[in-house]
Amino acid sequence: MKAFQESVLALSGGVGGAKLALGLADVVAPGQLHVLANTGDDFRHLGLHISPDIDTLLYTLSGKANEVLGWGLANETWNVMDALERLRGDTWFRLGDNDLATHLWRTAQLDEGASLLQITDTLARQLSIASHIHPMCEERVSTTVHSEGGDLAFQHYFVREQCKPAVTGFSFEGINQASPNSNVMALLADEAFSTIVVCPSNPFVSVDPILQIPGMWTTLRDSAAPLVLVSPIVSGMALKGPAAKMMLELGVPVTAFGVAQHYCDLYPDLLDYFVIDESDATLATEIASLGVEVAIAPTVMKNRNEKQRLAQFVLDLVG
Ligand code: FO1
Repeated sequence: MKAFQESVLALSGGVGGAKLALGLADVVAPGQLHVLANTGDDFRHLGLHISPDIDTLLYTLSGKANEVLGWGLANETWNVMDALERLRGDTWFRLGDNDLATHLWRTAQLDEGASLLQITDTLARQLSIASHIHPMCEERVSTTVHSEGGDLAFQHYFVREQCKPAVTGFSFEGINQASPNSNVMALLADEAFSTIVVCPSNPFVSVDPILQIPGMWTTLRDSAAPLVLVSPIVSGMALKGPAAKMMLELGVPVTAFGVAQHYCDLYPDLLDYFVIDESDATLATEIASLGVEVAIAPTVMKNRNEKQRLAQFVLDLVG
């Protein structure tokens, strides 16, 4: 497989996004993949700053991810959690012994004044990752889930309450004071990217926090690089996570069309291509009526080869 020589920008959050990011890292020339990571899931827990979507990308792109859980590290041990349990501490958010080193180190670096950008760069280098992982911004942006039972911090909704509350909406605390990652904005200004890919992540809690940082989505729209979005909904289901359940609760059609409608309503003219799974081919005409070029491919990534195949399809689409 010949490496794709030009630079690619991928937007990713959560587990589904990281799968395509890995496929892109495999098919793009080393160092030419830039991943803009959601940090709306970040939170302070047990005195530690946790950046789940950045860590999912770090661990996935370095081949160290726990593929069963979809988060954290493979071959993990849980001695600290067990000891914390005996102390009646908070153990609902599972932090493995090796994963804890990442959170301890990141928190210490932040406390010494290092930026999230610098910390992420250092971690990526230590893990010998050629791709560039960019936090979406430096400022704290916290996703709040609004539900019938009240407001919930993202991790409380996602992990502690296991996504059970019916959602009524989302807000991103601090987002109006945030500025898009300066390195990525400089690369976009230089038209450094040949392609922009929105990975199949949850539209509401993984992609919207990135796009809604003031200046972000309009800069992506105005870039000469075509933007390709891969649907996270296949045959009316999310491959992982609560996206389908959220769509149902929000009254959005739980289909690839519902996803396209969400993005076209919020971000007019942002999407150049919308990739849907073969099983959703019948939706192509309806989605095209939104003014988006629809492409059809196998989008379920069950193994490394299928991640590479989808990545290659996306890049060939634009190429
Ligand atoms: N997700 C869970 O469902 N349960 C957990 O106990 C859990 C722990 C955890 C620890 C570190 C980390 O980086 C991610 C972790 N996640 C866990 C995933 C986390 O909730 C992310 O926000 C999701 O991946 C959604 O983006």
